[in-house]
Amino acid sequence: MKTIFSPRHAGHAGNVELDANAIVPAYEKPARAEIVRARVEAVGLGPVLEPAVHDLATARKVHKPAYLDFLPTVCPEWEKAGRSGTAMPYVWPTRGLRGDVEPRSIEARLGFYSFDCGATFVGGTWDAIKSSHDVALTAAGLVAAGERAAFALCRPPGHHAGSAFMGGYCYINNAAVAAEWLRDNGAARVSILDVDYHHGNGTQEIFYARADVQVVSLHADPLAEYPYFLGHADERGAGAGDGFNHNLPLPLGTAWAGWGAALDTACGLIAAQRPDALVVSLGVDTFERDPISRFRLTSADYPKIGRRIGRLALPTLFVMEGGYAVEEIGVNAVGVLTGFEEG
Ligand code: Q9C
Ligand code: ZN
Repeated sequence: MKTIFSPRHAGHAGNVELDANAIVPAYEKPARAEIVRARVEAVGLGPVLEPAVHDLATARKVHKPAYLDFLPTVCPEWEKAGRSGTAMPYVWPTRGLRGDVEPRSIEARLGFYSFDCGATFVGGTWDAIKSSHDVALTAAGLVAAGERAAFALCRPPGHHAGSAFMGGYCYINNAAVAAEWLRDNGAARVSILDVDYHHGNGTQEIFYARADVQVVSLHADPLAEYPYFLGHADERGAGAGDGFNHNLPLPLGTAWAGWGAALDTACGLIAAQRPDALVVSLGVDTFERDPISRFRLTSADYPKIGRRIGRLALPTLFVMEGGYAVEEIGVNAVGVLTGFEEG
C-alpha cells in the first residue's frame, strides 16, 4: 500500500503542554511521524509519496468556516500581542458564560475555538495542519481511484477536532474531511472505525446527526479517561443519524482479550452497514507502554488488528492519529498495515 507523508509536519515542533502539574515538552512531537515513515520504508510497505496541495472546500463542509479561518491567524496574532513561545488556550466559555460572541483578543479566541489546552501553536503549526489535511485527502484520492488501501501518515492528528473546536493535539479532523470527500466522490455510505485509545469526540460530533457516515469507536471509558465529556455507550446518534454512532468504552487496563472482542463487535456493526469505503482512525496509544494511556496491547497485537479489519474486504483509508511510545510507534502502526495486507 502507498503511504502519503509530508515533511512539512516537522515545523510543528518544540511545543509545550500542560501535564497535570507541570509544563512539559509536548508528547505529540515530530519524531512520531519520522519513526513511522522509517518503519514503512524498513518493511517495504510500498512507496512513500508527498501529498498534492488541496483547497479547504471539503474541510469547510465539516468544520465551521470561521473556525478554519481562525487557525492560520493564531501565530501572527499571538506575536502582535507581544507574546512568544507556545500559544495555548486557557479560558473557555463553559456553562454560564457566553459561547455565542467571538471576542477580539487572541487569548480569548484560542479558548473560544477549543475544548482543552492541548492544541497549541508554534510558528510552523498552521503549515503542518494544512499539510496533514492534504495528506489525508491525497490518500483518500488513491482509495477512490481503486486502490484497496492507502495510509495517510497524518501529523498533527485530527479525531478530537470538532466542527468548531480544536483540542487534544488536533486541529483539522483529517479522517472526517477524508470521509466527507469520499462521500462526494462515489461512496454513498462511509464507515469510520476509530481504534485510538481516546474517544474520537470530534468525529462523533461532526457526523452525529448523519446516517451516511457511520462512526464506530473503541476507547478508554470516558468516566476514567480523556476526553471525559463524550464517548459513552448511550450516545447513539441524533435525528437521521440515530443508530449510526456506536461507542464501545473499555475499562482502563484492557488487554487483547477484551480489546479484540470489542474490535469484533465493531467490525460486525460495520459489516452490517455495508459501507462503500472504510476510514480507520489509526491510533496506537493502546500500547502497553504508552506514556499517557492505560490499555495493555502488545506489539504482537497490532497485526491482528490489521487482519481483522482486512477481513471486512472494504476499500480502506488508514489515517494516523495518536501513539506516544515513540520508540515503538513505527512497529505498532505499520504492524496494523502489514497485518491488513496479509489478511
Ligand atoms: N498532558 C490523541 O491521541 N491529554 N490525543 C493528555 C497529558 C490529551 C490525545 C494529558 C490527550 C490527547 C490524538
Ligand atoms: Zn489518542
